[in-house]
Amino acid sequence: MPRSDLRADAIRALSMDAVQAAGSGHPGMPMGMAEVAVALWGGHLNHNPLDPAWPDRDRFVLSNGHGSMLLYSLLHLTGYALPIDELKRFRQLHSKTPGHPEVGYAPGIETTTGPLGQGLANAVGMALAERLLAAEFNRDGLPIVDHRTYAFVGDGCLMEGISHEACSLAGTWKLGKLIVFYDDNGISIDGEVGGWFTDDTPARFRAYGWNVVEAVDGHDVGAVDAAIRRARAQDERPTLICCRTLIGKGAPAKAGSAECHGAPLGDAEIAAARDAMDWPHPPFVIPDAVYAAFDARKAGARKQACWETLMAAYRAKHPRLAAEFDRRQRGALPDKFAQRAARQAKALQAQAETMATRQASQHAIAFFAKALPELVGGSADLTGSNLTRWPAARDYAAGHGGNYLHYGVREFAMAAIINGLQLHRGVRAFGGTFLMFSEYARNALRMAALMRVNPVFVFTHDSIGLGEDGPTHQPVEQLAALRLTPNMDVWRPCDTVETLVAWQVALEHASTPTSLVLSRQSLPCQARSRQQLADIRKGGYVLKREAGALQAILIATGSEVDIAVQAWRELAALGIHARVVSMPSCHMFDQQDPAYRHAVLPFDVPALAVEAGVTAGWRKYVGRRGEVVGIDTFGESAPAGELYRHFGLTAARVADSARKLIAQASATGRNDFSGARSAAHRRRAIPIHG
Ligand SMILES: Cc1ncc(C[n+]2csc(CCOP(=O)(O)OP(=O)(O)O)c2C)c(N)n1
Ligand SMILES: [Mg+2]
Repeated sequence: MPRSDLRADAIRALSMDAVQAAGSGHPGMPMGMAEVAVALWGGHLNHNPLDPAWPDRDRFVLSNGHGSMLLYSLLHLTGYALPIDELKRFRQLHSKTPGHPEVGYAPGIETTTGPLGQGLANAVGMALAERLLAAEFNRDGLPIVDHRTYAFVGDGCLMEGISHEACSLAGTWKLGKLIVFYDDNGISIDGEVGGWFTDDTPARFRAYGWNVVEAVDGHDVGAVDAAIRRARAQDERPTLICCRTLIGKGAPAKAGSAECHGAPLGDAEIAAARDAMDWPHPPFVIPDAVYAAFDARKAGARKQACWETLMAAYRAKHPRLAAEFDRRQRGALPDKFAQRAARQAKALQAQAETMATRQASQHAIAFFAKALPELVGGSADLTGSNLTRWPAARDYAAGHGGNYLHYGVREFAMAAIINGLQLHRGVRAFGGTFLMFSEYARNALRMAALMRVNPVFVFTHDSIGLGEDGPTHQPVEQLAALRLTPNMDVWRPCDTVETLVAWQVALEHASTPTSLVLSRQSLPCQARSRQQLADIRKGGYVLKREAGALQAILIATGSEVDIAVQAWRELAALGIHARVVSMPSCHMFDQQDPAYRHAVLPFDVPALAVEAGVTAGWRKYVGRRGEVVGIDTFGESAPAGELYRHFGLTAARVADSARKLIAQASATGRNDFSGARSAAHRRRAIPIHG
């Protein structure tokens, strides 16, 4: 039997045995794509198992992430620090081999996959990052950025709409170093795909402007190798290699059927597979010769050493660029970043301009872009509305690089491509759409938070304040939904100053994505002391202080902060001592120490929150006996001012509610307020794994 078959059979054995040991998992795809994997990993993939972070390595994305055992097998066999014991502990708590590949667990995992189609979009982002960095850094004869991005996809990935969005862009962007392998096995969970997936996939991808290699025998290592060579022979167009495969190949009774997609094969079928493959070795035992054939450590170290030599020449000739390249790889901010930002915040405070926070955001981008050449912006066809483009931005053009992307009307792909840009490293990506359409991007936002990457999502037109476009465009529950996502920092600033600080904190985050939620309409600048200015970054702070013994707290965000301030004035005129807490980021506020949180929101004082969105999320700050002025229905189409009155988001209503609250509190005793709120205060930042 030729050696390549042995390697493929080793993958098959590890995969079926690990799934069997776990009692769950997906043996079909790894067994079906084993030869495709051998052709790529054995002959083409440039990587160094001893340094998974080598900047110029090829990227490999397993978009059909349910086949995780394929990737774990490859990492183990080629020499990554993933011992056999970790494969034995497949899918177990705290193993490096969770059910789907997750970034930060096993070395060599480039992105977290499982939600089908998104890995493919991440791969498009990685391939784009390579092009951007190559255009920026490569110099004559010194191509320090020169690698490919490879992705495996299944029927599921190609059925998902995001594959259309992302692959359409990859074609337009001419990402010629992106090579995708389609596991064309004709099977998905419900059975043979003829009833639900009959696209002419090669024609579809040709229509996107891709190079398509059709009808490759996915079980012939030589044929796949030849297809990869054809793909690599050009770098004008991304390539799709369509591999005909048999799901679960090697399992005599179950191969070719959906039965082996996502369940252990069972002892009898595994024994039969061992016989059929002539694989006599016990579970998790791999012959030394197979290990030797897979081992990529020596070759990988050699390739990396070549690159280091190139890099040394580059350092000598272009020391400043080399230092910049290194800084970007580290993900470090430039020197004096925080000091410059603080000066700018002070200047904006002094200017006290009235403007929409989306416009303030555009100014912030222009300000930060001067110090951060790694910023790569974009919008899903709403550039003029999101105000994501800054004066010095350069539109991306194939072959010339750039730092601004027109994603077209493709919110989901935009967010997943942004994740891919971040995962690649070297750029700092952000992209915009209306807050309403964050929903189209939603799972990619969640994946950013789960993967602990740090892009910035710019969501403008953040409430009924957008006015006449009506309820289809007026977000109500979106802010609360974003805040519910663990490790997602959501900022809803109230003026130019908070917007700048929001951008600063977003850029300072190393492992947290940020959603910036911005107004379409103009908002006045609030007055602040030096201390208040410094406290913005804590996420919540006292903006207007009580003149006597505190009777009520008004908590507000964004466009409702000024409404709260006006209500505070009305109350003050009546001799009522209230305070206004501006709470642009609950995420940051919740991470402050208890003493600070208690000083801002004392437990035993009646509290009212006002925000143009659903009320539920504010209960954790105001308690059961507190009050929330918000919107628990859909919006309406009308001029913004009229809508604010219609929905009761007015200073008069807030002041009135506060008065009632104070009256209730004195009737029932203040301590009633403490229970629910102190629980919220005790809650620490939500721990996340990894
Ligand atoms: C967005 C999303 N929807 C549904 C699923 C559940 N799911 C996992 S695999 C799969 C079928 C995928 O079919 P295919 O890609 O052809 O995989 P194969 O059975 O060939 O390995 C489904 C529906 C998922 N993981 N992600
Ligand atoms: Mg399939």
